[in-house]
Amino acid sequence: MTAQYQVHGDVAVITMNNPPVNGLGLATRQGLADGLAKANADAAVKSIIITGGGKGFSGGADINEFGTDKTMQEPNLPSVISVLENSPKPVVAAIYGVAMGGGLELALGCHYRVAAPGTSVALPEVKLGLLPGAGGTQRLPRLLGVEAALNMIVSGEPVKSEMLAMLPGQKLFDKIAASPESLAEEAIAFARSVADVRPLPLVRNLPCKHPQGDAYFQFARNMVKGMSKNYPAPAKCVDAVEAATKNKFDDGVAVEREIFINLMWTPESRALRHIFLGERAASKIPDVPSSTPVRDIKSIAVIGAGTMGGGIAMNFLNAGIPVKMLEMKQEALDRGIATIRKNYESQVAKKKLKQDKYEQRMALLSTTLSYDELGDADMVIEAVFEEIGVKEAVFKELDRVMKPGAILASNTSTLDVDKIAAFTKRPEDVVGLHFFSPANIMKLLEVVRGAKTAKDVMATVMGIAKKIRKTAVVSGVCDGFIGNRMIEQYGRQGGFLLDEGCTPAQVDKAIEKFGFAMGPFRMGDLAGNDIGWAIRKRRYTEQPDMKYSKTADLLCEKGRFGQKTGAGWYDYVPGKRDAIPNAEVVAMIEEHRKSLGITPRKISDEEIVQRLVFSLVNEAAHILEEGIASKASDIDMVYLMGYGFPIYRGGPMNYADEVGLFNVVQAMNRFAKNPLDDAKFWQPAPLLAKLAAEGKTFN
Ligand code: T1G
Repeated sequence: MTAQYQVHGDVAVITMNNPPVNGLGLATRQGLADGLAKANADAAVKSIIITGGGKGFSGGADINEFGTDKTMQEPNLPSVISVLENSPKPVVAAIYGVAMGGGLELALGCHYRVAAPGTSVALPEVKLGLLPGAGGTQRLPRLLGVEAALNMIVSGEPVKSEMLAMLPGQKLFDKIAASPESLAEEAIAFARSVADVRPLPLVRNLPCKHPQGDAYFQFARNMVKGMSKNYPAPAKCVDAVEAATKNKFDDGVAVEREIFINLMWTPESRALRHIFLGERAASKIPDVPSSTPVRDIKSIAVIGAGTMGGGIAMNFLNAGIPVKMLEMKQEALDRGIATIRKNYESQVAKKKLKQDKYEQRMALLSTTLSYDELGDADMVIEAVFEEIGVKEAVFKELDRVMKPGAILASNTSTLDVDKIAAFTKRPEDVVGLHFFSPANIMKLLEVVRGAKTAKDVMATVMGIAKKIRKTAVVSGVCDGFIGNRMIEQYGRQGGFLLDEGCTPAQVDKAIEKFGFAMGPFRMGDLAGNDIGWAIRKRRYTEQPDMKYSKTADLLCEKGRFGQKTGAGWYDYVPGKRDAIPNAEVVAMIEEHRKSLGITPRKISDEEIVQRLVFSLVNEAAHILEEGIASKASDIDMVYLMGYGFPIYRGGPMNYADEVGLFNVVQAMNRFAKNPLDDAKFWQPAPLLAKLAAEGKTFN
């Protein structure tokens, strides 16, 4: 039953019941329409309330329905809203918790609105590449005023009900209840008080004007233009709200509807909706049911107070979880604490953190030089030097001191988690938690599941990841897990492009124009070119047939490790991040090319982008085939949250789907013919070849 119907004396109450957020799917819309018909047919009923059960009023249209014919299937949302608005009896929306998107639009179609304090009110459609498509751009300006409404629609940000109720002249809320608990009773009393009011107040009949008219909307367009590069929706929001001030209501609604449907089919909106659902899907592990009991994590231990250890610790301090940090020497501990303090103090200086919150967080942090003082922590995360011998020593100590049931996590970014688990007598309690630097900022967390990692450990760390506001993606055990395994192929292509005729700046500019935050060479300079150098040296012995350009090695042999040495592929001015092309590096690349007898050729930006991005896609297809990642959207989340892949393209797998897998394979076949490239690598992964042949997609 997706909408319950009850009568309290002469007031009918229709309660939406579609957990988790009363998404306005077809069944819920039908339940509302049926309830309204029933209430209007019942002579004993004088007024009607619609409200939501569970978490809140409604989180909006059902995003799962988008792109299917269900969104438009009658009764679609505009139809339900028009039934509300044309009800002969007064309809009161009793809202609490969340009233978002189509959920708020539903309330705007009612004659009256009573809200509980603390209700999150928003029209967040713009965050999905859309705009409110059920009258929100026409009704909200009539109730809140054009500017306040446009700000909410363009930002998509939630505002608390009591804040909106304070806006001068607002007509959004007819009453703010004393508390969420008293909302139901107060709404019924309010509904009774308006039972005989006629004519019923219709939002559509309210005037909608802005005193500065065109000048204001021109100003609004200029403001929006700056903040919405690559996204068409924000500018369209301005168009729709302007239409509300220039047209009769129904004509304005028609303008809004047309814009909404056009935006629904834009690749940007498809990408943003894919990310919304993908982020949430990542927390679901196919063979670990959501009912799996979790271990209670009340305190954390962190081994290593370096950059990673400090950043990791901050995540838990920020979530109010006590942390005990261990180092080998007091000065290392002091340095680590000082760095954490510096990070917080810069946030306080920027007014991003209140002083008292900073002090509360620091009060949760303790330190020790002895493993024996860690035993009672519920989870320990080691962030020590990336060398298997060091990990072995640490995990043997942890196995000795940690209480039974404690989770033993490694922040390793490349080492074998199964090998690390085997250093202990409790491999079922061992898991990889690969944070990305800076660990207190980057949203991505790769959760590396060992062969023996227990299911409740997986359920526990996925829950903790949500608590520390990370997007956790489960990876199986392989060299580089998901992200770094793919980025290695991306880096190889960057090297080949240099051998064939590009400069580092040309490659970086091409992929940054595509939308990456940073190209491979600027990224190498940021992360440290010596990291890739160490991995290649390992590869040269372990996989001698894996082809690499030598340019990166030549660069490292000159000590040009990047920003940390003041010079890498580019030069850097101390304290500045600008990457300044260096003529010697370009000459070095040309020299190397000549030594190989390669005649440089002009390479188009399109080829650069395709080789870099499709190398990610092909390696990702292997990762999916091997079960290292369980779904393509997980791989998209890794690249969007951890590697600067452009949000509006939805991740490498989503982008490949947009291009068409057939076209991706065609391009790869062309690259395989290039003798300077790696033909073996460009053989399409069987999964990719199969999907392409069948005209299917990854997601
Ligand atoms: N549709 C479908 N599922 C939704 C949903 C929605 N609108 N909102 C949330 N969910 C699912 C979500 O996938 C997750 O599923 C669960 O609910 C809990 O979500 C015509 C067209 C409401 C503030 O953009 O901002 O209306 O993982 O983890 O942190 O103009 O969800 O449990 O299987 O985020 O408490 C506009 C999107 C739609 C609001 C709750 N509405 N949702 O946050 O829980 S477009 C939105 C949110 C529209 C009309 C247009 C948040 C929340 P699962 P959660 P939360």
